[in-house]
Amino acid sequence: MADNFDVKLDNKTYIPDPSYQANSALGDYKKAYAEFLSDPDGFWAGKARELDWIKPWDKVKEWNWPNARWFCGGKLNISANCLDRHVKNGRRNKLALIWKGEQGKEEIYTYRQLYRAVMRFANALKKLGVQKGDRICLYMPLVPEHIIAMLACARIGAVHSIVYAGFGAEALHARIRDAQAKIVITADVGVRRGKLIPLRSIVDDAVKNSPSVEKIVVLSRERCPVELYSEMEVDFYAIQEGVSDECPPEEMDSEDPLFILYTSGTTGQPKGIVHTTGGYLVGAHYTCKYIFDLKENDVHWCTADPGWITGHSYIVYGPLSVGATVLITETTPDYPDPGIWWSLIEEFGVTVFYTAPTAIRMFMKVGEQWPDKYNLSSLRIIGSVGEPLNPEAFEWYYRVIGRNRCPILDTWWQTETGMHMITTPLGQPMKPGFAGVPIPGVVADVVDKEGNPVPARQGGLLVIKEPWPSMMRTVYNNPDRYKQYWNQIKNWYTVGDLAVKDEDGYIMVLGRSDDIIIVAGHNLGTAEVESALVSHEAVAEAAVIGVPDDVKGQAVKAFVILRQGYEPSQKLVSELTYHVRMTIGPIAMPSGIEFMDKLPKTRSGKIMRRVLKAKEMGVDPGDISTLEE
Ligand code: 6R9
Repeated sequence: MADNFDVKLDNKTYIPDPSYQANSALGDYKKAYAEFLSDPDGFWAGKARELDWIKPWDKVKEWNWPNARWFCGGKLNISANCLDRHVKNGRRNKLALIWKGEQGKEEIYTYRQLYRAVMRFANALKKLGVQKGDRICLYMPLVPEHIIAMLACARIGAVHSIVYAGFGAEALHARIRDAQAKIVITADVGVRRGKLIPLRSIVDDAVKNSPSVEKIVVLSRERCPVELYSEMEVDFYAIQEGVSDECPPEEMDSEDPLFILYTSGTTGQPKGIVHTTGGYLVGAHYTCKYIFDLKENDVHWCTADPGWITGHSYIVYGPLSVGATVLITETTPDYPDPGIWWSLIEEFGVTVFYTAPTAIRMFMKVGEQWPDKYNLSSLRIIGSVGEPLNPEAFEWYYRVIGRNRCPILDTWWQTETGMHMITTPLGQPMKPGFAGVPIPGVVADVVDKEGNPVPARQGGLLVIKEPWPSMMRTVYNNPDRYKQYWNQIKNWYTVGDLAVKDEDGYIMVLGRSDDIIIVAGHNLGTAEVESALVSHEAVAEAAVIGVPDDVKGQAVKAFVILRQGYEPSQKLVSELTYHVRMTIGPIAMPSGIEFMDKLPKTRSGKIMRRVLKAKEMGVDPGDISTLEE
């Protein structure tokens, strides 16, 4: 990072209707934050007490840098908090899960039905010899059985490692091997854009040379008996025959591992992030209830896949622990047409909707005639996660989807953090482009390489200064890698993102620090330049990288996807170059602009700039197992 790092910021704000704050569990943000600061352990203990513990903790936290333990001595089971708690407390006939398949099929589970299904499958896993602590790899389509399998693992204390069912055999193999998985749970096929994906044959390839794997559990997506190809394979439903649907929850220590999840890997090798039971549950529950303001009568739709941390925390553990109704669907945003998602919001009366900037920009590209066809008045809150939400995309999301009334929660967080860390809590003014402020419970700042706070409007590195309950506990098989997060700047957690603060303490994320571009000694975050490009009416999406430049050290090279109705031309190149110059300044002017139909992205929709860069430089892009296509 160079020293010079001024960032040009807009001052636009949107004020949400006061009723949002008045009806929220959090109430006044500043008051809640002050309460946290005055007694951090007391604050978290209060949040933890809202959950069911088999045995209460003796001590809220033990911080032995860089290792943390939370709710020490406490015993609990996360599946009991997501299921038994509701079944016992008058919510047994409430809808827990609505599933909508790509071909229009539907399935629903009440809390009681989900509870029974989880216990049956948990007993089936036990019958296969699964014991507490064993690692189970899930490679499944987004069907109810996926959620059931996760909760069943948690019920018996097995550690799940979910691999997104779009990854290829090699990526799956690497994850199975690293976690030494004993069982792989999959389905015969997955469905995507009308095509069948042969998941089971991918698993067959992936388990070659994986001696840890003892059984492969195969679900038939059509619920017909599965034809088994080998001794290793068993049928998801056949193994449940004759088992009891009573399975008491395993008593888990607060610090027993709950899952391993391999990160998205936009900038390097995927890492096996380990989360434990108590702290993770407290973080997921707290942020659902107090930050997303999720209430029992909400219909919550998070468009992520369970194979991503967002799916773990905000499809499964958070919303179910709150007792909300969760919608899941295997539909993609533009199949069979770009109206499908809005039709689902109308049909199911979705109240809280959570998606990613990549989807929002895709919808902007095809035009607002699609959402305009549907009644979206059930929506109460809309959220975003995964990448910076460019100001242009914020404005569009707010106006076209939120209909100028729903607050946007742009939530910054990571696989490693387990829960939301920075956002604009309900009731606070929203500023397009800024994720917002650290939520109560989180101490975050923007600092220079030495750890000195940087003045407002100057870019720096985002750090978290205090441990929090849902922080990762280690990197599986790689404790040194874990330590590296904590030993770069003053023993704080270094996030790996660049950011800037304004005078009110609002934080804007400027991109990954590995992607930083240094032009003539000035730092440029990728998001800054990309947002400038996206603010041009012709541009739907943009990615920028730094390329070597004899004079300036590096220069900006831009890759641009145009909105419908625009054609690439030399004139447009000049216009866009000029537009960036006027928006940020001469330093950010791209030296080259290339028009693309598609950008390389991870399966979770993040732009992989290192792939563009490797291609540009003619070098090996490194690990691309998480690349979309
Ligand atoms: C939840 C998730 C983490 C990285 C993170 C940052 C980027 C996530 C963001 C955001 C700007 C947001 N990121 N949310 N950047 N604004 N609201 O995405 O986890 O897959 O581990 O990625 O994603 O760069 O460091 P993960």
